[in-house]
Amino acid sequence: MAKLTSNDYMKKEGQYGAHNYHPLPVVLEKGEGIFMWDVEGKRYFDFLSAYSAVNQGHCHPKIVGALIEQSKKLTLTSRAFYNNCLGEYEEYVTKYFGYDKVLPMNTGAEGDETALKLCRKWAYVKKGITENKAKIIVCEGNFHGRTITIISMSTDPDSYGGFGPFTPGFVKIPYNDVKALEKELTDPNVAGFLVEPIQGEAGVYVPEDGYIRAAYDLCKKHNVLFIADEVQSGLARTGRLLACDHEDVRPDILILGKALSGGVYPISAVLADDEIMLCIKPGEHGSTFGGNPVAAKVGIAALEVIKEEKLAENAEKMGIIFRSEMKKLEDEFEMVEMVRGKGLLNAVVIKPTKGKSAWDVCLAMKENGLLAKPTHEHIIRFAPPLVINEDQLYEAIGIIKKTIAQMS
Ligand code: IF1
Repeated sequence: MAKLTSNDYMKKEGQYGAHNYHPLPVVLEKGEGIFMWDVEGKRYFDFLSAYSAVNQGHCHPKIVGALIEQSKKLTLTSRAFYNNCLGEYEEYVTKYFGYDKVLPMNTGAEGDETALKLCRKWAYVKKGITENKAKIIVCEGNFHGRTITIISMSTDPDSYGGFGPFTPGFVKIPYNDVKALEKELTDPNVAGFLVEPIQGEAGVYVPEDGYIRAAYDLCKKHNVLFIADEVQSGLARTGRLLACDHEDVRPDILILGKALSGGVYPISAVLADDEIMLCIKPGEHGSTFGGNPVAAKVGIAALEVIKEEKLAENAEKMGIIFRSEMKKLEDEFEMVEMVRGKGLLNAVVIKPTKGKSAWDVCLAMKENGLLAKPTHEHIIRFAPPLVINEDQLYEAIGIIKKTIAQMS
């Protein structure tokens, strides 16, 4: 049988798969470090990193090694029994981030759901809020996943439209607005404040310096849990282990996902101290796969790589170069409106020029050997794996520059 072409693969997905995505027309078959290859053998710089899940680079040998080794021995027991990997992982991850306990789940959305349940339980058991009255404050422009409860918090019609009725108990305030938070916190039924330290889906929206610190302090003042969704911003992406570290904030509840496995396996985690975590009792929460032996081994390996390869430090350094080079494009080309971000979580805002949108720029960059994805029509996210070095970064910047020049 003749080898299938990219078009064949795309047609197959279109015919047999749900149409819940609109991918860039490229069919990938191999990844290594910061690169991916399509089925025709063309090489691309990956500037999406699976939305920050492959911070450690594609197919990192140490992480894949842990996956292979453990999957030959024992993959799943469920939590009906103990296994000999979970405790080791729990000790490792809690000491790594400095919390008493961890609750292991699989996807980011499950991590967020877990945090919401934990927060509500704490509100009734510890804070003394009347049952079913707890409120959780969230921010406009948030993205926390796709479940019914999570989209109940969303202000993006693409996320929630047509999926009601919605889960009650959420109060939406503008992001990066301390005053709005302060006002809502006076309600004694508020149990928690859930926030992304940098809003990813909103277009890599970085709040003003001091916002996270001020929000945290206000939560403390009102005995409200500060819950950080670091599913995308965490694990070295923004130049620190956690984005909250930029303002020395230690969230009461910390949600991690994506790069917790380096992209080889769905792993998420919720971290908190005993006072909060022990509010949930046996039988009240869990999942079949959460905390399985493969996830445990993969999680340790993925976290070790972040430290061993100093990924946070590299993200910080490379991010500075990237933004300063993009600033030059901002001056040179009308099409480049502005660049923003922290570490290697960056976005470039595109001004439609000659009828060309961010999508067209991404298509052209693909032709030139670099993959990135637009968000909200006019924004392109640039987030390569954190293992990228300076030479590679300059080569990639060259591709971006060449593409913008071709289109201007
Ligand atoms: C998709 C965006 C990124 C997240 C935060 C929880 C989750 C996510 C802060 C849920 C997931 C994803 C999922 C991906 C697109 C994507 C995304 F553009 F939609 F906003 F990364 F920027 N919290 N983010 O960013 O994690 O359940 O997916 O494991 O295809 O939906 P999940």
